[in-house]
Order: sequence, then structure tokens, then C-alpha cells
Amino acid sequence: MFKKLKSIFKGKKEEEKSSEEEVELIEVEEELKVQEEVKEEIVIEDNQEEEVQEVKEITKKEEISENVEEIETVEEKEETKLGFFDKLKKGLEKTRNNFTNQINDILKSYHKIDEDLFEDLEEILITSDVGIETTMMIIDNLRDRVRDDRVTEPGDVMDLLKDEIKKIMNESIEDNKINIDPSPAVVLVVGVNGVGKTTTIGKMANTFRKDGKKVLIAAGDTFRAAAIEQLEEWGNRANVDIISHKEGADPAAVIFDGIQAAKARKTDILICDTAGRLHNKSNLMNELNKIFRVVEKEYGEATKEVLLVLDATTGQNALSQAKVFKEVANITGIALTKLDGTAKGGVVIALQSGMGIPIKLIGVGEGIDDLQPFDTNDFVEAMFQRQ
Ligand SMILES: Nc1nc2c(ncn2[C@@H]2O[C@H](COP(=O)(O)OP(=O)(O)OP(=O)(O)O)[C@@H](O)[C@H]2O)c(=O)[nH]1
Ligand SMILES: [Mg+2]
Repeated sequence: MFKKLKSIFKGKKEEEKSSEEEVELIEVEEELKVQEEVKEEIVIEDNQEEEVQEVKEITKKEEISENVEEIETVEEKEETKLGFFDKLKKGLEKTRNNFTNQINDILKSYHKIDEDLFEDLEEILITSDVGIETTMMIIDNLRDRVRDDRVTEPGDVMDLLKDEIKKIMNESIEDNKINIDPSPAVVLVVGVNGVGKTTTIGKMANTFRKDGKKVLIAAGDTFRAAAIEQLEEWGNRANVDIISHKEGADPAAVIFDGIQAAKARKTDILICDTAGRLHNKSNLMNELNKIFRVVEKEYGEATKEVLLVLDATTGQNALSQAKVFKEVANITGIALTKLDGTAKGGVVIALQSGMGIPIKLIGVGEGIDDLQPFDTNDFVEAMFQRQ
């Protein structure tokens, strides 16, 4: 079915007790004195031993409590990591049910690995929004791997596929860490209407503030009053201040004021909202360029992140938006929202490997804590995990 498309796209003691005591007994009195002294020494030694014993016990207790604390910290971290992973798994439930279950069924239906099996896998990947080009590359690599490793059991293909997806996703990017170090940092949030920019800014502001950072938000979407109010609401929830102007003001002027306030308040991270109207490319380019120029001129020393927000439920549309924004701005990362609402989470693979833009954050719900830093390995594992 996809043969035609395929042809187009080929392409880490010591007891030195031995200060021997030679006591000479000359007179009884002296002898007694000496004995008395010896007795005292022994008492002192005993006392010292007791003290040493006490100190040893205290040290032991401290060591034990330190160890308990260490174990508790490790357990806490593991619990957080587990809670995090479970949340990711839950957020990817629809994708996993669609994608992994289909792959499982296909693999079970084959008794040997042949070209038909590869084609069926290809179809599942393409219909899960992995994108044709990226799918072709993954399946080609998988085919080579099956041949090179002399794999014959269809059941063994799942782990190989998982591995090839991780590889292709890590190939074209350096890392998935959001650029906020060193401070000050400025995060410019761009993206079309309704993708979840304001919600992501609110969640992000809350996460940074909880991490001990001083955060400020600039309400650069002046297109409608409701946008400013919505951001103010998120600012209240996240306990972060907002710099805003009135509806219809020049977005670049709001960002300018945001930068001055961030400098005066010694803010670590300034997050800027922008309007997402995509009338046409040149309009978008002009508006964004004006903001970028202000940031460059007024906040040249700041670490910059240009975060493109994309809605995962829009599938291939998200890919086209990424293409347009990549042309008009130096996008440094993607925040992919609404992954909880789609069965086509495969778009993550297409975006990161096909577009070469690292996914930095993922939205897995509408709540303030429903934003996660993206980790390729965790993502692929969560996507493939069986219930
Ligand atoms: N389920 C789910 N909903 C989300 C997520 N992120 C955002 N939303 C919802 O998407 C809708 C639009 O979000 P906004 O943050 O207003 O989007 P925006 O890009 O700022 O939109 P405009 O300001 O109109 O350009 C809201 O109803 C959000 O609750 C997510 O990760 N999961
Ligand atoms: Mg908004």
C-alpha cells in the first residue's frame, strides 16, 4: 500500500598497650599509692573506654540515621520518578492503545519475519502520524538490523523497533533540556491559536518557581483582552507576576517592559507569551522579528529559548506549523501539548527526528502539574509498555 510513497522517500588499632608500666614497689605506702594510681588510671581508662564507646554509639546512630535519610531520599527520588513515569504512561494511554496494541497484534499474527510484516509495521507507523519519511527510515534500519542480528522470531521485533525509534530520535538533536541556564533567561513562546501557549506558560512558570527560580511573565499576546486575563489567572495560580499592557498594545513594547522589569527585579526567567495569528507568513515573520530584535538589543546577555508550542491532536498539521515557524524564527525547542488527548503520539517521533527540533516539554493534561520535561528514552518506553 505504501510502496509508491516508499520509492519516493528512500532515502552511558592498635593497641599499643604497650607502654608497659613498670611499677617499682619500694615502700608499702608508695606501693599502695602506685596501686591507687593504677586503679585511678584504670578507672580513667574505663571511663575513656566508656566515652569512646559512647562516641562510637553516637557515631553509629548518626551513621544509621544518615543512611536512613539517604535511603529515604533515594526512595523519594524513585517514587517521584515512578509517579512521573506513571503520569507519562497515563498521558500516552490513547497512543499506546492504538500503536503498541496494533504492533503486538501484527507481530503475533506472523510466524516468520518477511516483507509483508515490514509493510504492516510501516502502515501502523504512518497511520500513527510518525510521518512517511521518518517511518521509511525506521523500517529500513529495522530491516537491516533484523538481517544483521539474524533475528527470525516476529516476537523479537518489538524490542528492535523500540531501539530503532530511540536511535532515530536521538540522532539529529543534542539534548532535550530547556535553555534556562545560566540565568537570566528568556523563554519566547510562539505558536498558532489555541495550541496551548498560555496554559503551557502557566504550567512552566509554576514549575520554575517551585524549582526556586524568580519568574516573570510578559503578556505579549495583546490581540484580545481575554488573552491577558487568562494569563493573569495562570499567574495567580502559579504565584508569578505578570507584566501586561492593554488590549491592542504593541507586543514588542510589552516584551520591552517585561525585560526592564526582569532586569530591575533580578528575575531568573522571563517567559513571554505571543499572539498566534497566522494570517500569512510575512505578517508572522514581521511580528516575531520585532520581538526578537527587542530581546536581542535589550537582553543580549540572556540565555534564550524560542519555544514552539504545537498541539499533538492536530497530527500532520503540527508538522506543517513546525515547518513554517522554522522558516520564520530560530526555534530552539518544541512544547507538545494535549498528548493525553490523542492516539497519534507518533507525531513526537516525526517532529524530533524529521524536523530536527528537540521536544523539550510535553503537556499531558489541563492541570498545572500536567507538564513534563521530555526524555526520549522515557517517552519511547512509556509508549511501548504493556499494561
Ligand atoms: N488535555 C489537554 N488540554 C490542554 C493541554 N494544554 C492546553 N490545553 C487546553 O487547550 C486549550 C487552549 O489552550 P490555550 O493555552 O488557551 O492556548 P493558546 O495557544 O494560548 O491559545 P490562543 O491564546 O487563543 O492563541 C485550553 O482549553 C487548555 O486547557 C494539554 O496538555 N492537555
Ligand atoms: Mg493564549
